[in-house]
Amino acid sequence: QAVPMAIGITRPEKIKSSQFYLDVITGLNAQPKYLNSKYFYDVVGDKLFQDLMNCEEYYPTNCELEIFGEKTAEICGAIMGEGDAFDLIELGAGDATKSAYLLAYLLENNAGFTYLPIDISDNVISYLNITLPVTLPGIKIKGLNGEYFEMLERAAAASNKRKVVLFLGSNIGNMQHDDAVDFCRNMRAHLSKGDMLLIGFDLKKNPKTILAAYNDKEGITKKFNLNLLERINRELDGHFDIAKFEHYPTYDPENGACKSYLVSTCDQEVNIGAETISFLKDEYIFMEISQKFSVIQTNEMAISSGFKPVDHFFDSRKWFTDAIWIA
Ligand code: AVJ
Repeated sequence: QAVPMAIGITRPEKIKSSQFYLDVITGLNAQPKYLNSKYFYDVVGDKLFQDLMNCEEYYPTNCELEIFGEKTAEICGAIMGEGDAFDLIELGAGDATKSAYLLAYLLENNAGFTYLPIDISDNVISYLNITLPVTLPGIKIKGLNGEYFEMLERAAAASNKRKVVLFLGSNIGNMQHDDAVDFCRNMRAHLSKGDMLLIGFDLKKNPKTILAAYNDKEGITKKFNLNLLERINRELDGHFDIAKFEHYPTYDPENGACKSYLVSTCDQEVNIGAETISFLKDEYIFMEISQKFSVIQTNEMAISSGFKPVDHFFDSRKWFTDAIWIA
C-alpha cells in the first residue's frame, strides 16, 4: 500500500532531480570544493554581468566591441565567404550587443541567414526573441535555451546550410585547458568541412590589468560570485549566509589562469535541502577560471581540435582577439 504523499513534497523531489542541484551537491562535497560558473547566469546574474561589462576595470567587452565596431566589414566579409548561404549560430549569446554589429551589417548586405542564439539563461533567450526583431527589422531569429551541444544539435537539425558559429567574449576561457580542447573537438564534430567558427580569446597582458578586471572597486565581481550562493538559497532551499564568504580573485601570469574563489570566514555548516555542507574557516570554493591566452596558444588549440586557424581580428591594444577557424 502506497503511503499518501504530503502536499508540497513534489517541490523538494523536483529540486533533487535537477542538474543544478546534482552539480552543486557534487561540487560542494568534493575536496577542494568547487561550483560551476555556468550557473552564475540567472536573472540576477545576467544583470550583474551587464553591470560588469559597463564597469571601468572590466576591459574584455570593450575590446571586443572595438573589434566589431572597427572591423565589421572585414569580419562580415569572412563570414559571407564566397557568398554561399549560411546560418549564424551563437553560443552564449547574452544580450547580443556584440553580435548586433555583425547582424546589422549582414542584414544590410542581404545575407539571407537565420540567427540562432543559444544561451543557458532562459531569461536571455526570451529577451532576444522579443527585442531583436524590433531593433533589427527583418531579422530571422530562433532563440534556443539550453546547454551548448544539445542546442547546437537542434540548430543543426533546423539548418541545411553552411554554419557559422560565434563563440565570443572569451567564454572558452571559463573551461580548464583539457576541457576547452575537448569542447572545440566536440564542436568540430558537430560541424561539416567548410563551416566556420568565430571565437574570442582574452589575451595575456599586464597582470595588474587582468587582476583589476576581476576585482573591480565597486565590488560587482564579488556580488557576481556571491550571487551563485544566493541562487542556491533561492532555488535549492540553501541557507548560505553570504556575509560569511570573501571574494578572492587571483591571476598567475606564468600560466595565464585567472581564478576566483569564495573563502569561508569561519567554521560553519550550510544546509541545502536535506544536505549539510561543512566549511572550515579559510576553506575555499573554487568558483571560476577565466583563462588568458597567447595568440600562439589559440592557434595550437585550433589545430589540436581539427580546425584551421585562418585569421585574427585584434583591438588596437592587442588585448583581445576574435579568431576565425575553418572546419
Ligand atoms: C562571460 C566568461 C567572458 O570570464 O571574463 C566576468 C565572466 N567572470 N567577470 C569572464 C566573468 C567574472 C566572463 N565571461
